[in-house]
Amino acid sequence: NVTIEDDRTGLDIETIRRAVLDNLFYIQGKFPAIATKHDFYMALAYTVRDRLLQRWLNSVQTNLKKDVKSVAYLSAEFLVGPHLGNNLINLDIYQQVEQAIKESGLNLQELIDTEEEPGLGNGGLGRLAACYLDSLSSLEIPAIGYGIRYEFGIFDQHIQDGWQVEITDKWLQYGNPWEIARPESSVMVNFGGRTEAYTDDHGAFRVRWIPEYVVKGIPYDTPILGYKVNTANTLRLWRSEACESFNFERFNQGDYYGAVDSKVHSENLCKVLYPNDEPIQGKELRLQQQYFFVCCSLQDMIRTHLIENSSLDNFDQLWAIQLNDTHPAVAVAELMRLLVDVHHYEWEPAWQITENTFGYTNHTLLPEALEKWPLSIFGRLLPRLLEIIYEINNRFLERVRIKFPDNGSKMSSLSIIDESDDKYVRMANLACIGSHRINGVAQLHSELLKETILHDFYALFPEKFTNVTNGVTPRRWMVLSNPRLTELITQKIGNRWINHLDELKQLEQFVDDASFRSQWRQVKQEVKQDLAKYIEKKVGIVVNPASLFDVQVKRIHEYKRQHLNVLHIITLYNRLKHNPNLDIPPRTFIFGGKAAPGYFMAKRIIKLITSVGDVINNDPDLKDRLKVVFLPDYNVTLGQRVYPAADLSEQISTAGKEASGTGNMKFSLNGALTIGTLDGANVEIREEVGAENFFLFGLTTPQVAEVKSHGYYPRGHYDSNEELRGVLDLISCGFFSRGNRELLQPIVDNLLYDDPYLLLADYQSYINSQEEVSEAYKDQERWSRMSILNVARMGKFSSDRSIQEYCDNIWKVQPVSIKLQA
Ligand code: DL6
Repeated sequence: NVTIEDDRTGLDIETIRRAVLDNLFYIQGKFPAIATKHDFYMALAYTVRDRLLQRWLNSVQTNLKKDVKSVAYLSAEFLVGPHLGNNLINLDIYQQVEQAIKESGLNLQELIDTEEEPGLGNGGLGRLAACYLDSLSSLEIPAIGYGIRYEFGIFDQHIQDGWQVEITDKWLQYGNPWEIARPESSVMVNFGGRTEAYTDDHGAFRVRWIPEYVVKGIPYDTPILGYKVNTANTLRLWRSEACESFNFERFNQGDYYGAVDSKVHSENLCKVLYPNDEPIQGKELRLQQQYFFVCCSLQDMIRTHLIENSSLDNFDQLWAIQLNDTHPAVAVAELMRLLVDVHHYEWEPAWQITENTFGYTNHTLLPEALEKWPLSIFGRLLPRLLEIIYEINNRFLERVRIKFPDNGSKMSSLSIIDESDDKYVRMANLACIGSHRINGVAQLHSELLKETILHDFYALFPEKFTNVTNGVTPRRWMVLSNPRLTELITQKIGNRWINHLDELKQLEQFVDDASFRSQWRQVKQEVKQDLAKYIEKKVGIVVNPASLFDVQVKRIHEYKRQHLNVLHIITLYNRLKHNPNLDIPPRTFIFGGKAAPGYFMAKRIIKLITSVGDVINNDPDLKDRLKVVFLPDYNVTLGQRVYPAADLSEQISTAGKEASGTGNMKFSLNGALTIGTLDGANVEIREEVGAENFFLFGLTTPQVAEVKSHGYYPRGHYDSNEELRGVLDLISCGFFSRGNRELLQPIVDNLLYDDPYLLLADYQSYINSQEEVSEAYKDQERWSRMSILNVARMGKFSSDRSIQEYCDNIWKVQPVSIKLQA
């Protein structure tokens, strides 16, 4: 009696092997003999996707049901990272697939490495959205992520002569096996034109929008499977297209090129992801992108809602929409438009539904990052939306006037319209007014929001404000990226920690076990060797895997202070040059991160790092005791290599500037110790792991404010600190720039005469703390204890915990378990 498993669903090794060959032939059109590695990757990806489909379709079906409340996570960025490895983990078929691939004479890791990652995000905010999708599915919460299917994601970074060069990211060029286009669910989006009042058949006064042009949004769906559950939620990304791909009227008039023009114009909308850290005010296309995906997504939710419900009266009971920063904040006005203009609701009930539906997460305190759109652009592009915003604002300001009579300054700070010089639409104000909950992303950040940029909103509606500290998914950031440590931990405490991260606590009982500590070190050593090989292959620098791997990977920004790290490197360099017998552990400084293309200072900081590296790495006096590596093109894939190999995590932003950080969590989870300021989630990490297992330095947020209020004079630190002077003078004299004194001088001048992020004020404290790091590292037993305790106490920082808090306190949604049926 022979049973043959279905090629599309079977999970045994032989069936998987056969399915891959089948897909290779029928989808890629190749025999094994002539197939490339990429062909095999595609065949395997389709094999895995087949095994997701049953779960996915059943999840979608269930989420449509009448009584199921869903979360819609609206985000302009989803930095999901490569899908293959993660899906194997979540499907729990990694081993079988590894074996099946081996039996075909291939190597699974090589196929995993072939996947081009979708770089649809800048950094923390987009990656957080991806971790949240993983946790939503893992917790069996009905959810959908809505965003934009950018044709070009975040640029690829090359380093040429030490400078960043940007190359377009053609992530779709060889096809994307994970997505399915759903043209049948396309929707139309208006732009430009004018509005017109009319009286409907029942005599009611209404407004309609007569657009100048209409763009079609086509959804592309990707399944997001949870860990060892049947729930596979959808990531729905919209691509824009001309409504008619050809303008026949113009064509018939003989204007062929004019006819193609509108197609090009519409398709441009989704071409490229905007890098953050650049002023966006003038970037009309970015506002078009925001409205486009918001309008598509809300229409989509309303359409699915009306499949099972007779009206939108209960929309807020079946949908919780989260605004991931202000990028989708125009949704507040758009839902009002859809309810009032299209579905003919009266203003008040429509507003009730809107306010109950939305939650807003703020991700930054930097005033320059707060989005505002020039009124002229906004009104030209979205005339009806501007009218609705005025109406929202008028009604809102009326309430403000009652609560704070005769307080003009409150009125102007709360108004959605900024009238200070030129007029702007302030997106954070719209988001705050239209949401029933507003949260920051770490305790400190949520407190600072209330004290600073959202202070007046807090005074008005304190009940709206809450905090949800960020988290990261242990599936990608441990199980997938650090299989060695995963295995060691699982041997000791079983595997429940993978979706109950608090269970890592049990590791504490082994901290005094010398043989466990030795295994712990062994794992770290092996992972560091892997990274050392990668570094040599990528940038040709030989590093010592026994040296302390001191890592700073994140976007390059002055507030993140990569240049403070460099000041420390040069300090050590000077010390070693003066005293070659100095007893400090050898260190490898590893940097990675992209600078926004138009950010002059950030690009110069990259040049500073590579220039200092060129000198130090080639100075024979140092006998390889210091190495400096800049890893090009830092992205999710590279993060997966780097976090597990780090000994020291650099979290050194100026206090009060980093909203949360999530890299800090990934490092700690993988056993790195942190050197950091009391900023963002560092504060909570330190609380959890214990002050004795964290290297603290620097001014606190109130101290930063205090220093600034007295007229900060950075030059004073230079004058009084000889060692600091030596460091800055060495940069100034062209020592690291082949005698070119101009090259790096803008950085030095900025520090001496402005230093907005207080590097010089924090310098000595940082150097002192780094000395403690070196001392601790010399005692490997002590270091291992600290490292084990860091991992054991990271339970709080699972994105499962964050999502549970959103579910309980903001979205009020429940898990729904998915039953599989054909
Ligand atoms: O919340 C995710 C992430 C935080 O961890 C970072 O601290 C924060 O800088 C980042 N914020 C942004 C802001 N972009 N915008 N707008 O990326 O969010």
